[in-house]
Amino acid sequence: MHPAARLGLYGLGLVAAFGAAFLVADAVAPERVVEAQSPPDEPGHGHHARAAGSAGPAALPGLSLEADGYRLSPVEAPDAVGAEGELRFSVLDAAGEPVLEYTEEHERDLHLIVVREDGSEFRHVHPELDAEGTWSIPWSWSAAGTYRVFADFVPAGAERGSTLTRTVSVAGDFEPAPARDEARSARSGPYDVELVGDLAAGGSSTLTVEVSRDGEAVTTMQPYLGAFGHLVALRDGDLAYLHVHPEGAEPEPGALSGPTVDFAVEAPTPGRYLLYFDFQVDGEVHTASFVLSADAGAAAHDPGEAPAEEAPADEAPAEDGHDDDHGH
Ligand SMILES: [Cu+2]
Repeated sequence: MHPAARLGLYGLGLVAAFGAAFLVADAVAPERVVEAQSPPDEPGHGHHARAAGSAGPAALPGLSLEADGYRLSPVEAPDAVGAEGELRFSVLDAAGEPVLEYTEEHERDLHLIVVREDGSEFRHVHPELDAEGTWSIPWSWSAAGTYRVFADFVPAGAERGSTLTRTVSVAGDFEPAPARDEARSARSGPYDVELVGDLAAGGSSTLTVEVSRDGEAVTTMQPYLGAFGHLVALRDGDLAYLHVHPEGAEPEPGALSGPTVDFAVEAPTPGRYLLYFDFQVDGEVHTASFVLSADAGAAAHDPGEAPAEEAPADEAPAEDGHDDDHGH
């Protein structure tokens, strides 16, 4: 989904659309979601819309180094496990010049997501921009493999935001993470996080994240980047990207919440999705990761309906969120 559409929907409760084909009405008219997934004539989505006459699905965000007239430069980073250095890149405009000015979104000019192609080693960080338009952040890799780097940003004056991606290869002994089945429970630091709800392919689904500590509901979740939690969703297989935000209005500074945060998510296809939930308690950011399968036959789910059943507690994926890397 387009970050600009995300902004526009902020006050309405967000629907996270994997496809660019997306109507505001979907948020309140679930029966139209499936219809919206089929090729509509949708003004304002020209860049992501299919070519004229084509009946294929709209391009998903986060699958290209170029979109909306912007291009991601090659990413410089240490090339082996353990080497200390910096991760550096620029966002280039149509003339090939680095973009110097951005519109802040969710309290940052640019959000950087780095994840290994098997879904492990997730990081969500915020690099710094220098006067020449180079973004950089101190960096080292703790595991070998091929990584996807996603830059999520809104250039100043742009109609909407973009999510661009590149791959980076890291030398070392490579051990692929075992494929994970559904994982609805995760632990991050002292916190247990449960994901409740089901993903319906081709439809909108409400997912609820519930945070507890030693069996007690956590009610002191703090605003982080303008929300009580952030969900990054990637499609397993191609890592199509979506940076989802919770339903509800932006929290007041100093407000506390918990133990649940609701998200509305649209999964474009049946299959597995990798979900990463960032939240903050006591000034510390934690990440909990989940795996959910979207059911092909479940498109009729009503997104307005709260999930009724408690999810079974599967084995936690034990993905530590690299909390130290958040750089705030
Ligand atoms: Cu961010």
